[in-house]
Formats: sequence, structure tokens, C-alpha cells
Amino acid sequence: MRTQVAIIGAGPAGLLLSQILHLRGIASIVLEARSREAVQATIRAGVLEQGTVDLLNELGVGARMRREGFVHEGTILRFDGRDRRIDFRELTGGKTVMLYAQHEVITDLVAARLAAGGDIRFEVKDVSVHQIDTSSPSVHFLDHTGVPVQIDADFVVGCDGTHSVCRPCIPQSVRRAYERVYPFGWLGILCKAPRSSDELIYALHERGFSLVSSRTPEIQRLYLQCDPNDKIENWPDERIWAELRARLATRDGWLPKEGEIFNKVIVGMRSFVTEPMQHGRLFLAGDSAHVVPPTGAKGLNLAAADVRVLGRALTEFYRNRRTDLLERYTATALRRVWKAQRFSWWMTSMLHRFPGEDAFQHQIQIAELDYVTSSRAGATTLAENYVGLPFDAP
Ligand code: RFL
Ligand code: PHB
Repeated sequence: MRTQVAIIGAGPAGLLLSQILHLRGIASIVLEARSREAVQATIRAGVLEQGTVDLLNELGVGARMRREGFVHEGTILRFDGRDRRIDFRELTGGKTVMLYAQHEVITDLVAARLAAGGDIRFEVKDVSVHQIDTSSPSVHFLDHTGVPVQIDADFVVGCDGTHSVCRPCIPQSVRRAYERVYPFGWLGILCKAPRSSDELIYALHERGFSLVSSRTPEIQRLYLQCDPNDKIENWPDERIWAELRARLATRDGWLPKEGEIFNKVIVGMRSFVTEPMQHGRLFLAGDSAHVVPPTGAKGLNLAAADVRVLGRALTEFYRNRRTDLLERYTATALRRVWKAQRFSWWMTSMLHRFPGEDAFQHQIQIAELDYVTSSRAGATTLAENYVGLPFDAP
């Protein structure tokens, strides 16, 4: 079997890339280890940058997002028992973000690809990549019935997330990794309750970080900083609400609206970048190449930014036999990746309680938040990064 671009992974990176290529007349096959149902049910990110919203609209998959998503024109930083608002629209010349869950983006993309006759193979096993140093790399795997299949392609793109099987195919002698593991995680919940706030609340408290987000008027998403090795069994619902009430307390008695918790998860937090993001005919995009802590809401948006660059480079290759954009892919993508890494690290450092942190450090964090929210320059720095930095010229 032959295709132009073999894509491994049907997360945001893989599905967006196959949709971009499809609209430019380039064939692809997407290989996914999990079932369609499992992929569409994975609860993850919720905030889409303006550029990601624009991309989904350009790709013809934005209709439901425009109907069901929520535009946010600002966010709240809560510290020292008080709220300060960052006004994205005012500070960035009209830009906003969209609250629309990652699994809804995935659902829309899968539906669009399949409706257009797109080839997504779910429940494949034992994917391996071969001959990336030649102009005809191949991918071997077992299909959902266990039958071995080989796909020959012009390019292979690893969109296979953190535990990528593609990343190790780049020889160790040319590969470099940068990593920072944070000494805390996030406990995330979904609950049936009305909204506690019209905008997201990022809160610093001596007991640790917490975040109030939302999915729909009836379903809310909240997070609290916890030990990354803690077990979810140690967090009965009442303990979660008590902790959220304590960390989100304000001088005027604010309380979160509580309701039945129907999903709980603890995730570790780390920053990770691998380079190069290309070797021979193999390219990496999204979490297979880089991971950010969720504090800046950048993970999904970076995946979208990577495939925007790669989609254009592949289009130029097929239309005009240009190879320069493909050759510059690592450099172009990493410039944005490192700026998003810096922002995510900065938000994480400013808003979390570090083990062993003393009262001095806590006061410095409060002073930084006070500066960021009271200086126009400080607030603009946060706002322009949060809505998404402009894209470099290709
Ligand atoms: P994904 O979404 O992980 O998709 C990778 C896909 O590849 C498949 N796969 C394979 N398929 C075939 N063969 C193999 N050998 C394969 N190995 C893996 C997987 O089944 C999967 O379907 O990566 P992608 O496309 O790069 O997208 C990245 C985003 O998903 C990710 O950055 C964000 O979700 C990160 N993230 C968050 N980002 C935010 O911006 N805001 C958030 O609130 C947020 N919350 C989260 C998150 C990531 C989480 N993880 C990784 C556990 C919460 C969680 C829990
Ligand atoms: C979410 O709604 O899941 C969410 C929002 C903002 C973040 C991280 C996660 O920074």
C-alpha cells in the first residue's frame, strides 16, 4: 500500500495535519492505536488560542465550535484574597481565546475526515518506522484484526504523543533533549454544577495553586495542585471541595459552586523539548516533540502551530518541489515552541507553591502577580502570550 504522507497518531496534531493536507490535495493515512470512541472521550485541554480557532475555521471544522464554544475576552488572577483581571481584547488589539474542549475538536476532525473519505485506521498495533534516510520510508503495523500491513510513503510524521515510537527513530547521536520535571501535579475534576465564574480563575494561595475553568453552563472543570505521586483514592469528593474552598477564598467570601464530581485524574507536570524535530523523511509534531505544563494552556495550541508550519512546507514540496521550508521545519517550529515553553514555565513558577518554599518566596510571587496585573506592560506580556504570539513569516 502507498500514500504520500503516513501520519502516526490521531490526536490534534495528526488529525489537523491530515485535514490540512486533504484540503491541498495531498493524500495521507492516519494510524491510531486506540479506538475511535476512546480517542473522542479523552478529557484534556480546554483553551484554544485565536490562531488555533482561525485554523479550525479555515479547515472547515469550526461550525460546532462557533456554536457551542465560549469566547473569553479576559482571565482572572486571584492572589492575596483579591481578583485582578487581564483584559485580552483590550491589551492585544482585539484578540480573545475560545473555551472548547479538546475531545470536541477531535470529534469534529474525525467526522470531517471520515465524511471526506479520509483514511484513519483505529486500533492498530506494533507500529514501526523504516528507511527514513531514503526517499521512500515505510511504516509497518498490525491492523485492528491483527493482519500485518506495510505502507510506503514519501514522508512519515510522528504525531504520536509523549510516548512516541517515532522520536527514538531519530538517531541518538543527533538527538538532544531538554527537560524539567516539576515537584507537583494537578488534580483535575469534572463536575455537574453551574458556572462559578464567567472567566477562568488562576489562583495562588499558601496551600497551593488552583484553577477554575468550565466546559459548558452545566459542566465545570477545576484543578488543584497536588503531590504528583498522590493517589486519587486519597481525594474523596469532600476533601477536594474543602481544599478548593480554602484555596479560592477571597476577602469577600467567594465560594465555588459545588456539584457531583464524575471524573477525577492526577497528572504530573513537566517541560520537555527534543531536537531536531526532523530527520530524513521523518518529522515530529505536537507532544511527540515537546510537552509543556498545562498552566499556560499551550499543549494543544503548540500541536496546531507545528502542523500549520509542516502542512505549508509539505504543500510547497508537492506543488513546487521546494525543499527549503521542510529543511527549516525544526528551526521554525522550535522558535515558537521555546517561547511557549518559557511562558508555561513562567506561569507555573509564578502560580504554584514549591516544596520547601519560604514566606519570602511567597511574597515575591505575590509581588510579581501584583506587578503583572497592575502594570500595563506586565499585563500585556501575559495577555499576548495567552492568546498566542503572532506566527513568524514562513
Ligand atoms: P496526543 O493528543 O497525545 O495524541 C497522540 C495520539 O497518538 C496515539 N498513539 C499512537 N498511535 C499509533 N501507534 C502508536 N505507537 C501510538 N502512540 C500514541 C495516541 O493514542 C493518541 O491518540 O498528542 P498531540 O496530537 O501532539 O496533541 C497534544 C495535546 O493532546 C496535548 O498537548 C494537550 O492535551 C496537553 N494537555 C493540555 N494542554 C492544554 O493546552 N491545556 C490543558 O488543559 C491540557 N490538559 C493535557 C492536559 C495533557 C494531558 N495528558 C498528556 C495526560 C491534560 C492531560 C491529562
Ligand atoms: C482546562 O479548561 O482544562 C484548562 C484551562 C486552562 C489551563 C489548563 C486547562 O491553563
